[in-house]
Amino acid sequence: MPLVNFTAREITCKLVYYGPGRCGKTTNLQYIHGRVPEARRGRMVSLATQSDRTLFFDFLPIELGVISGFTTRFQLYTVPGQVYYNATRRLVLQGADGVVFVVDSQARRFDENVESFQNLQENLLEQGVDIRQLPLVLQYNKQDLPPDLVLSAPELDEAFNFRSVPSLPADALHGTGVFETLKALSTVVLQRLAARPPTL
Ligand SMILES: Nc1nc2c(ncn2[C@@H]2O[C@H](COP(=O)(O)OP(=O)(O)OP(=O)(O)O)[C@@H](O)[C@H]2O)c(=O)[nH]1
Ligand SMILES: [Mg+2]
Repeated sequence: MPLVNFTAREITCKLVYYGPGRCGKTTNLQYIHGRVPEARRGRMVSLATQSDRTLFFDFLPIELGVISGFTTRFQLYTVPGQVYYNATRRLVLQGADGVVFVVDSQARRFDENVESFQNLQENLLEQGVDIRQLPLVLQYNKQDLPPDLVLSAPELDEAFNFRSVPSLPADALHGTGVFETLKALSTVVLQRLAARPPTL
């Protein structure tokens, strides 16, 4: 549930980027960090290995403006995608208001995507969350790679989009689809908040 502070008139939502190793989660946050004006973002914290693999998580707080008189803040996190960091993934996922599942569109990474998607569902269930109830957006990343190496958005929809959530083709390296993804998820999260406002 987003944190709503009625006195300060602030809403804070936690959004988590999830997906297999090297699918481009950190790249999404780096692109957002580079494009959001300094006044609207905090420091990006990345805890990574020397080879740039996420070890714990990345964290980037941003402010998306005033909605219905409330300053709306989003705390963006990535999980470490490597299979053996599951305990950390669970911690980062705790209390998420929405998830971007980043799919690596490369055909040779298909099984890793499936495994990570199942892992997301299991970790949510352990926290008492049914993935069908959670604001979710799919991002089909690396669509810039040659067509013979990647699956198309319709093919990936067939495999992953079981409940017709927003799905966006992307090239996080150059920024295509990155803000569209963030906007799609923040819209769903705020719609849900409006439908079920917290009680005082
Ligand atoms: N061509 C291409 N490369 C990408 C894209 N997005 C990310 N990459 C590259 O893929 C590699 C892995 O990206 P990361 O963002 O570090 O992946 P991650 O999902 O954070 O990986 P973990 O931290 O291990 O879970 C890097 O070399 C990126 O530059 C994309 O859209 N297109
Ligand atoms: Mg990473």
